[in-house]
Amino acid sequence: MRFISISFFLIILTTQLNFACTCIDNADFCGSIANNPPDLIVKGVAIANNGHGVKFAILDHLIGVETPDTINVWGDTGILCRHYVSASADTLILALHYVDYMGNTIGLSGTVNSERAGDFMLSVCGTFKLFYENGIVKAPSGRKLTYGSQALQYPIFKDVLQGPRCKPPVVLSLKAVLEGAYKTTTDIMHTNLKDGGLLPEISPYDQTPWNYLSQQEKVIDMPYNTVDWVYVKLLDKNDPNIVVDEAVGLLQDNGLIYGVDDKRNNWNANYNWTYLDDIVDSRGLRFYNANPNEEYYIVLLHRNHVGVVSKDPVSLVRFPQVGATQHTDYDFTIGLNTVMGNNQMREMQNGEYALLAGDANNDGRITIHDMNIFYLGASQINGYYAPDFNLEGNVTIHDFNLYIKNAGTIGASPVIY
Ligand SMILES: [Ca+2]
Ligand SMILES: [Ca+2]
Repeated sequence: MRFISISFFLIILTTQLNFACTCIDNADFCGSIANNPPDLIVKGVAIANNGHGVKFAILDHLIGVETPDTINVWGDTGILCRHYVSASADTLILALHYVDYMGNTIGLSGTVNSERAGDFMLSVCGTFKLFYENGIVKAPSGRKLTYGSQALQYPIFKDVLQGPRCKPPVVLSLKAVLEGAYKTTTDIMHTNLKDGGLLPEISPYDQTPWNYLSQQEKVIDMPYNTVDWVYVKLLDKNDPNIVVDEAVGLLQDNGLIYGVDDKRNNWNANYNWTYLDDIVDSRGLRFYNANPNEEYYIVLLHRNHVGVVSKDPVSLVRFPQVGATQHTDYDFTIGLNTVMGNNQMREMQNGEYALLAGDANNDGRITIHDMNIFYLGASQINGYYAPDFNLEGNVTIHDFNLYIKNAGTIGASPVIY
């Protein structure tokens, strides 16, 4: 009888094991999180054992819901489809799912009924556990991170994580000057909107005519030298009517355009994000739909200046897997020959070329419609106004003078709305 009981138990065990561990086992981290999107990706240390789980102290929050600094991560009890976990000195990067409480009912070795709402578990159906050491992220033996890579520098890993299926972005560093903000006394742009607390936290380009597909990028702590938001599009080189990718950025007083982390993490339509802190990227704008080493027209738009388009398609360099972060530079300030069309910019006192101010209705032309918007808005103060062409927060005669200087300008066809 004893022999029969044991056999019976083993049959049940085997059945449950098969049921629990029917899963797709991706050998790479990016494939794993694409197939089975985690609720949380964190860097940290398993500081103490806790039954069949660990207390996990979070050092960095990469993606997902907000949590306390220390969370419960539950592992296997001997029969579940989870990793075994135990405390160690290793710094780990874990892609975690909300706990399914299975360890409470099949708690063969653990603390029974201890898995609670808000706890997490570590799936074994793929690569959900990575190692971090001296700034490098590594996959465990026999596993991969992404694109055949066994190791990535941590900042690059974080970038790669943003793209669909960890597709690495191309990074574009643009330089441009806005005529309206240029100051002859300093030979750089002023930052009056930022200084006056008048810049919106969210870009203005998610409305007509731009209709930027906002990812709700939100910047609460603007870099101190920010002039204004700008909007950049990449166009297909064979058909400029096709917008391949787009991003919003922050123009700095020296002309460099910083990228904003756009939280483009929606692995599936039902994914609910809690936004983490803003990340402003001084390297430039990140694009996830554009492909490295392919050419695109670059379009730079500003809410009340006439936008510009690169004269030719520009090749965007490949984002390296390991090593220094690389980006493509494109400098609109160096001359009229950087842009499509004639007389699309004006030379400033310091020899740099600037986008032309005065397009209040953003149609790519400076016409009487812009003047009408100026008159309707005249005398407004301390705000973020379309006819505030010199970007100091008020609508005055100085703005009108900029309009008059540029009236009649018509932008290149990709900036005409
Ligand atoms: Ca206009
Ligand atoms: Ca003004």
